[in-house]
Amino acid sequence: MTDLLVPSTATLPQVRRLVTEVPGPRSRELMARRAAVVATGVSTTLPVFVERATGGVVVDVDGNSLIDLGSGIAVVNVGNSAPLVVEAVQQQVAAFTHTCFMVTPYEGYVAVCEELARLTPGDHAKKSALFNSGAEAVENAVKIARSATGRQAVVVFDHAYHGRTNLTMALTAKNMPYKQGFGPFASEIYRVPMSYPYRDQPGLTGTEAAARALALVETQVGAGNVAAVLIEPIQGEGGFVVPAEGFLPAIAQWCHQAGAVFIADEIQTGFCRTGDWFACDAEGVVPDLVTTAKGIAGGLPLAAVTGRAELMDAVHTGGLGGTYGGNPVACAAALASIETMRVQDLAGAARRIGDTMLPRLRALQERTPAIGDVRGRGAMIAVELVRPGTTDPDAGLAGRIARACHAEGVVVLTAGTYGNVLRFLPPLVIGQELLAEALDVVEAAFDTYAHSPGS
Ligand code: PLZ
Repeated sequence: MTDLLVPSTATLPQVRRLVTEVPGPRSRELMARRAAVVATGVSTTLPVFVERATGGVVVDVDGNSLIDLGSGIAVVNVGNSAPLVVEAVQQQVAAFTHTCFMVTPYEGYVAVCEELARLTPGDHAKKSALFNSGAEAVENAVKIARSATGRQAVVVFDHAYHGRTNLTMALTAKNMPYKQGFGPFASEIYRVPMSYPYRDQPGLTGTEAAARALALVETQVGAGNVAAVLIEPIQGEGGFVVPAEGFLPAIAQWCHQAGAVFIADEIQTGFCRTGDWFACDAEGVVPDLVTTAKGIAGGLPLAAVTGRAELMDAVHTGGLGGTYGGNPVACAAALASIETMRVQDLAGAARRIGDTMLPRLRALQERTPAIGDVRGRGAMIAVELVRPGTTDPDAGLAGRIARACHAEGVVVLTAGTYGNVLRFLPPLVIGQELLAEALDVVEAAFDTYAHSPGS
């Protein structure tokens, strides 16, 4: 069967190597074709077209080998085309591609739900339903919470990101680019302040930040009206905001007392990214429902809602589903990804990545007044850029640093409500040398751009 495939990516040399300028001529040609037929609304971080990718590198159509510090936005935690994933997908795609689980079921879907019951926080009885995208999982978590509680209000946080569909746009905080012109938005969504240690008043504890948010819920919404509190345990698109210790447990505890469903959106943080299977694990927080996607299936589209069996089963038969949800090929990929994470201890690998990155970035912060904050956990690390001596966001500098890294062959992403956060999401299988080289490039970019006048 292997003879029929394009050359194996498993052998791609794990090096940064630029053979043209970035983007090269073939990528520029493809960008021109793209411009003619792809809607402008779909953006591009790096105008580089990919030919192959594995481990910690992405090779473009001009033959440039780039170091990947983005993982396709926290998706290929196991690396691109991870060997077990490739094998499982090939076998499944040759057996059958789709029947629709709601029509004639298959084992892979059930096996993924069994893994989710084992791996997600808490040892209570759990059930899952599978979907295609993160946004779809979040929408369904809200449907389940409303159905189970008979209530409607959903509480979300400043800087939150939950998707681009109509309900999830309403749940997402940031207007540009996600919401501008796309209203009207769904109702019964209430936004409260997040714990954001860098921007909160100094010394505000996690429990105090939780009390600040919950006081608003009690006075403006009414505890008895809250179907769910929905939160990313570490915010992703919002700028890798790590809440102060004690914040998440206090929110979870309040939900428990108020009879509201505590939903953790672990779509970006899940599957070993932060050094545990899930980010909630760090403080022993047990959500009632967890949404997952991205890292679950090594690059194939799959998402899930997992939670307390009695909540999940509150929905009438036929109330949840979708044509492709839990597609057999995506399920095979998920089982192989999870196996890879387990066998290769990718949670441990994520912790080692954090242990490498944080000290170097903190040392860089010492000599770079424009770096206001360095934060994150495991392999989910960010630096927040500001005007020296203030906390005023500097999105322009974040963009210049990102572009300088791209030009030198390192894929980095930006994030944040103010667009001033540079974020790093390396595949968890990245080699230490490659990671160190990527950090050399990042540091050099700062030394060039963060100290020059006018930056
Ligand atoms: N919840 C926490 O991070 C997706 C968005 C990229 P989908 N984040 C990447 C973009 O600009 O569209 C995300 C997330 C969290 C939900 C989602 C939505 O997941 O699979 O993109 O729908």
